Amino acid sequence: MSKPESEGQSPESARGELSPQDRFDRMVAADSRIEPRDWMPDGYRKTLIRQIAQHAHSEIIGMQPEGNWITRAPSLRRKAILLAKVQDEAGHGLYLYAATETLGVDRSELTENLINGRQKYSSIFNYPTLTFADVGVIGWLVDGAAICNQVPLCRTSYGPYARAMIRICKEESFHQRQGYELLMTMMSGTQAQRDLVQESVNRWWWPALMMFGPPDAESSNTEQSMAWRIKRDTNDELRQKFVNMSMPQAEKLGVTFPDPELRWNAERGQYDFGQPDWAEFWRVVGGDGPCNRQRIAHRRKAHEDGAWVREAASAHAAKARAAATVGEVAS
Ligand code: FAQ
Repeated sequence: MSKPESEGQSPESARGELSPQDRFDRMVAADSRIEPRDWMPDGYRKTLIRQIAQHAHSEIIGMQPEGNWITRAPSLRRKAILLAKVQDEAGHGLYLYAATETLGVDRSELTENLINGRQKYSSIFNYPTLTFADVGVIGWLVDGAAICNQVPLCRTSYGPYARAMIRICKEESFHQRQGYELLMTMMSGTQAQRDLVQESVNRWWWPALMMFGPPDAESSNTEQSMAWRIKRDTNDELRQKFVNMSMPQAEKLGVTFPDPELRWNAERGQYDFGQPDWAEFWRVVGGDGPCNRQRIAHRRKAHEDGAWVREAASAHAAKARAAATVGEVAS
């Protein structure tokens, strides 16, 4: 007996309409942005919450390593620049938490997940800032890596994330330039200053390469995230791009990277380079890096100390809402 034509089809396709899944797939394929009220698969929503929350947490935890130098910056100008940069990072965290909230999670829940270790933040912020040169090197290499990874995210398929990334990337470019300018200044100073810069580059180079995530073969999320156009490039593609971009900048600055395998490959038209210590990466991601405990303890304390501010702000907002309602009733 032949099956009726509609069997196995959704009611929409039986009526000749697109199912929500088909509509979603078509929008992604056409590079249209998915917006908060659009239907989306559960896995897509979960992946976005994971990635955007991790990104937001990275910005907030990322304030700590550089914040460590605000009181010890060598001049008023350097202090003002550093203060502004750290404030920008707080702003980036807020844009990103707001983007995550459009997916139906609450910011307080995300903060709880961070301080209880249920959600991750970038491995890079678990390394200590030992000298002021680290402030310049973080600007140059860490913001540089962040830009390399984030410019393609301006075209990510989820609208609120893409729009947040456009604003963030503009500020990150400025951060990278100010970091490079600080290093240029130090490199034209004394031998001791030049040594500080080289020593700092030696410590940050490998952790900066790790920011792009594990090699593609070990990246559990890349394939699906690329299919959903959340990610636009793979981890290895972006890492290669970063190395290509950083080498001429290092030469101009007069520093070297601590990688004996790093050399131009004319055939590939790219630099060849060595692999970071992936065992170290997984240890740091798993919570056992040089500063993981310190970073989370600091964040937890700041959150607890800020409880009264949140309570006061909520009470004020409730009062303003009540006053607005009374006003509406009276008019
Ligand atoms: N650190 O399958 P994949 C900044 C996790 S912002 C920690 O490849 P995915 C600004 C990953 O979550 C820096 N964990 O994952 C600034 C996954 O975990 P799960 C942050 C990492 O998501 C500058 C597992 O490993 N930027 O720097 C890391 O497809 C200066 C398997 O990995 C962003 O977050 C890592 N490095 O690709 C602030 C950008 N890498 O949950 C202050 C947005 C991977 O499955 C100062 N995020 N993991 O167990 C992304 O582009 C992606 O999430 C990747 C990872 C590329 C980071």
